[in-house]
Amino acid sequence: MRNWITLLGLSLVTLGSAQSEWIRYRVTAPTPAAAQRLSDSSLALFSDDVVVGDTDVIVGPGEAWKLISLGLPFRWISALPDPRNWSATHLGTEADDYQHQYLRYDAIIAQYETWRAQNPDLVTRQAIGTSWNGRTIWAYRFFGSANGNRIVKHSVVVEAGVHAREWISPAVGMYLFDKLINSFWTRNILTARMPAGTAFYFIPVINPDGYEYCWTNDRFWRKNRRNNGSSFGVDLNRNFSKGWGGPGSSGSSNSETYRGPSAFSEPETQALRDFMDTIPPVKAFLDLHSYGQLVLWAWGYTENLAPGDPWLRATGNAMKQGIFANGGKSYTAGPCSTTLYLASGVSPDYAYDRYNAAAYTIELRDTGQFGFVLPEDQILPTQIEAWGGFQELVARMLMR
Ligand code: 0X9
Ligand code: ZN
Repeated sequence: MRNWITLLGLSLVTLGSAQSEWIRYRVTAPTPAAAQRLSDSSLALFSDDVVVGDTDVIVGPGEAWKLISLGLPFRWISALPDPRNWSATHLGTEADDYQHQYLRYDAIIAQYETWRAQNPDLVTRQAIGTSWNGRTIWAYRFFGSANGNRIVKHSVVVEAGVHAREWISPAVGMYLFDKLINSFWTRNILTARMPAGTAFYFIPVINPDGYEYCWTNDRFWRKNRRNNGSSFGVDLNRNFSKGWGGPGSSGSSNSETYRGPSAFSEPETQALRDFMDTIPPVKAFLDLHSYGQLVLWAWGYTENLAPGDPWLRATGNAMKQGIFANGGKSYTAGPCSTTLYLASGVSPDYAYDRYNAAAYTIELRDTGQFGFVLPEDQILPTQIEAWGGFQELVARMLMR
């Protein structure tokens, strides 16, 4: 016992003092209890989430004790770029180059504003809420009233930027919005498949505080920026009401998957909830995340098959094919809980339950080489493949 403690102390000192870098470690949790311990720790995750087996974590300077105090085996995988003060080396203001650069929140909204100014008959916007730190959360609407039909019959909602560090998500949202406008003007074959009377509502970034915090303080931030007292942040994708509090969410405020004090406790999730209740029936709902290259549908909160699974599956597979057919990568399609992991209180479960919407999560590139810090030369290819998947969703959503 004594030896063991000495060893632990020694490795603590070694790790603690030698580490001036950011490191990706692989932690092995042999049991569900061990996985829960890891899940409740405040270590940032490199992997999608904690599983029984191997999970990659991000360990910064001075954080080695968190890793060691888990008492689980771990090994070094790779060094990571310093996540602090990302904005010192990355500008993020080139509003016209969203296909090759990640943009700051203001630059993202500026780009949507440019589209709105150029297409006053097609694009409108609405403030749907205010984040903890006082940022306006916007929704942009695209509605192509091409055939003189000015009546919106149903809605497609695209939600981006839920998880702060998943920067490819807002970038893909922008591309889909741009493509919708473009295909309207060119009246190409794609718009022909678009059901008339469909309005598209895009939330450019639902979690602007977290997103900006990534630029200024911590590139690997995931949650919003609620002040929990001894820690910050609620995982917005555990804060929706369907299945809230269930497996794959944590009640510990410092956890990466902290579900919040109650369902819809956050201004960001409230904004989306209230907004969706005011628009015409939500027929399709797409939540953009990274990474993993997955097309996911209900349920997240239980491993039971959702009612209507055959249709969800057929459409999920069509989306996967559409992604691949548009020159893209191979994605895996399946229900969230059994394909990725159990996750309770996620927005697609809510949209499926409340509106019977064709609700999907796409986990964009990659499969783990770069993870959340997807290189900028992969922005455009990821956007293009996502457009292939999105068209399938839109084409199929009314055929149920
Ligand atoms: O854990 C999450 O919230 C999502 N993964 S991520 O790595 N981007 O954090 C997955 C949620 C998917 N849930 C459903 N589609 N039900
Ligand atoms: Zn995510």
